[in-house]
Amino acid sequence: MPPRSPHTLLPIEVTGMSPVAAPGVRDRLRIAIQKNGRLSEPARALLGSCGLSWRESPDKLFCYGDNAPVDLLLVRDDDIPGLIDSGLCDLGIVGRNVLAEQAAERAGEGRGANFREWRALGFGGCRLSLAVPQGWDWQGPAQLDGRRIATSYPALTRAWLAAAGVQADVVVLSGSVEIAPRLGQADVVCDLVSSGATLAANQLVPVCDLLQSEAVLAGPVADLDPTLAETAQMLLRRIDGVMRIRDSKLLMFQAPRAAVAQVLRLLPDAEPPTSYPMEGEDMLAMQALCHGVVTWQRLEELKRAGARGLMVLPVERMLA
Ligand code: PRT
Ligand code: ZN
Repeated sequence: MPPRSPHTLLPIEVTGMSPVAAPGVRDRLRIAIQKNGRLSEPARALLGSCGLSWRESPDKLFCYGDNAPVDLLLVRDDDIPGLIDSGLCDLGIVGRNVLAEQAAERAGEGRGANFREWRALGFGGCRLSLAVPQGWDWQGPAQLDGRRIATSYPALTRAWLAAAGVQADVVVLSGSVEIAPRLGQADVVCDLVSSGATLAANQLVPVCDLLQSEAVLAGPVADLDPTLAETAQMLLRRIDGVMRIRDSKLLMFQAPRAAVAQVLRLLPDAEPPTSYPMEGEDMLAMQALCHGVVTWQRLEELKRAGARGLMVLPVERMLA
């Protein structure tokens, strides 16, 4: 894809914090994140673990990156795909559900979307599920023919109904979807579910998942302008490093050469280990990045297999 042309600056009031750029050209990467909501704190925490820090504008809508050319725009999550689409922001952190809904909406109107998922980020997990009143004997989508489905995700719901060849009425609600069947507004719902407690409290049962969602890093379909692309690549490398070591530990130990195969069989979640021969002994000093929990029980099994001097260390940063 050809690089996108440089973007013009947004007319944002950030007294004393305006990004320095040639007139009409932006050279600082701009990332849209949710201002208030489930994804705002984890998104900031992720970017913070990538070593970025910001000064917030007095109106708390813009954060100026003070140690890298990466600024944040704090917005409603629903605005994020459109901001990327228009080039006003380069990247965004948003639920896959929002991205997929807006892509489906554009597809339904015969328009393409200039945004796509760049990375899954491993937080904000939920699913878009069809839920029916308790007591329904769910047989499959055909049962929805002529029924009313309440949802805040009309484009995804309509696309799913069309794929299933079902004719149903989609009742679009912006919130409190779960209550719609009890109010007589709809027969079933299609909504986000995480623990399932809200559905249960409204006597509804999930019967079918339309989408598995989590927070994602979204970016344009086309390539970024080269200066911005370089900063985006730096950020991606750091995000990949953070994701790779999340919940990981470095395991260090020594093992006789003859026992190494047996020891490694006990580390199926480890990356290929590094090993060094120990001087004067038929032993290897080894270290392996383990992605699962390294319990005492596991250490004892490793010891029985021949490992010794076992140490479990936290991993702070990783750059592949
Ligand atoms: O103000 P703004 O528009 O930015 O925020 P919002 O109110 O639209 O979004 P917000 O903050 O509620 O959610 C942001 C994103 O978090 C969503 O787009 C999802 O990607 C993700 N997420 C993860 C969830 C949930 N889990 C979730 N459980 N979003 C909403 N819910 C709601 C769901 O709609 C239902 O009402 O929680 C209820 C169900 O929860 P359980 O645990 O009872 O199943
Ligand atoms: Zn929203």
